[in-house]
Amino acid sequence: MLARNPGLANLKAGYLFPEIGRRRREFAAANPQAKIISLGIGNTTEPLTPHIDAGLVEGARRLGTVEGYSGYGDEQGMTRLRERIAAALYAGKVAADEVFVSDGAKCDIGRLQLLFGRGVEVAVQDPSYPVYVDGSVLIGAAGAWGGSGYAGIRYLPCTAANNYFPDLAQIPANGLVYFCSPNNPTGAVADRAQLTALVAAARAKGAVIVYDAAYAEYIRDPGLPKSIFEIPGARECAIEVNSFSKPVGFTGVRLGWTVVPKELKYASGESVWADWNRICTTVFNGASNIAQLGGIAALEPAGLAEMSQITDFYLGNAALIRTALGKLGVPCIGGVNAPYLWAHFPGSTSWEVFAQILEQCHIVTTPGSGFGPAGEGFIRFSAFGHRADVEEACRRLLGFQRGKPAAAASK
Ligand code: PL4
Repeated sequence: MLARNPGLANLKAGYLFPEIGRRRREFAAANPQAKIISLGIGNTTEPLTPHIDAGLVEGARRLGTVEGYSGYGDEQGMTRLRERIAAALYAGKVAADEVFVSDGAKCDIGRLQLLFGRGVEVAVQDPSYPVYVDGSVLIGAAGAWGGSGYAGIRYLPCTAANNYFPDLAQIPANGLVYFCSPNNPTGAVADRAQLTALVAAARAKGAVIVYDAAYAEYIRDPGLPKSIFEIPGARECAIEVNSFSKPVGFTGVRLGWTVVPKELKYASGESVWADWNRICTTVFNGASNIAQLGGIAALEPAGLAEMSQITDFYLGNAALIRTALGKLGVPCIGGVNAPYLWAHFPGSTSWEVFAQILEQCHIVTTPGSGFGPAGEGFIRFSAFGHRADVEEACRRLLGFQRGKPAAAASK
């Protein structure tokens, strides 16, 4: 019989977000009267805005005409979209042919592992978006779950003690470092000095940074960098993944991109850009042509204005949640320049607090321990939701009693 990929056997359990969905369904089935509100999965809720929606509609309409029809396109994406991303979001700091359009950041994070294979040592911020670690386990760059982490993953704790910025001395030599800012799940945003230190450390160690900027459009402080390529020297040591999901609500439409600079080289001196081009043309068939026309509309002046409105709206939700947690006396960070809040509930496990909040307030959250060992005792609140739901959730949170046992707290 065919042997199973050992990476699959090494994965601890189900992926975090389906597990949350499972527990929500279980609670709903047992409590059919409960009006459950989700502040859990970071999933956009607001309708597409008019100019961007019109771009998608026009893209679909054109496909129904002889002149406008198109089939397969370039795997790397439409030239017009690549040029617009380079100009509108990177102010020319990257070239259009260094932008590879994709069906989303998560998909590219998975495919990027093909560049480095199983022999690479991987470091992640702890806590971090689970795909970095789970993807590394799948490809064999990390081994089995060992109780508090996966073998071969270097967890870089990001806690209040280090102001949620990792100890850069721990970056593995010639390794891969995943770094996310604004951060999922903590909402912490690295400043220019911190990213300058990160780039310097990566270069000194011969490491490559995979910089996840999926929430960059939530940055309102003009002094904070939105891209790693704002930092001198990053072109020699970094790849950036990004997405239209959270800035314009394309979570279901599916559109993202990855920037691979031409200066980035392997130890052998060969070009990472050339290999990424090879991978994209081999195992990816390009993003939807309709989605790409929506992306082009999003980067026109009217689309960019709508992007600001959408992200302002979710940041408004974040401010409400932050105020509610403050009134409740729960210490938290994030929610400013980021759509996530990271709340500390010392003395309880994350899954216990998750169950207590679900049972008492009928609110779904995300347990911090799902993002890594340093997330234990924390809860992530997502600011993605309809305003009325977020307001109602905040009212309910004010009545939350910490430590009150919840029958559903199984872990
Ligand atoms: C639920 C740091 C959310 N089913 O939509 P994409 O693929 O362009 O971007 C995914 C992504 C990439 N990078 C970061 C992210 O936080 C996300 C989305 N994360 C969350 O709640 O943490 C959605 C998760 C989705 C999943 O399984 O990833």
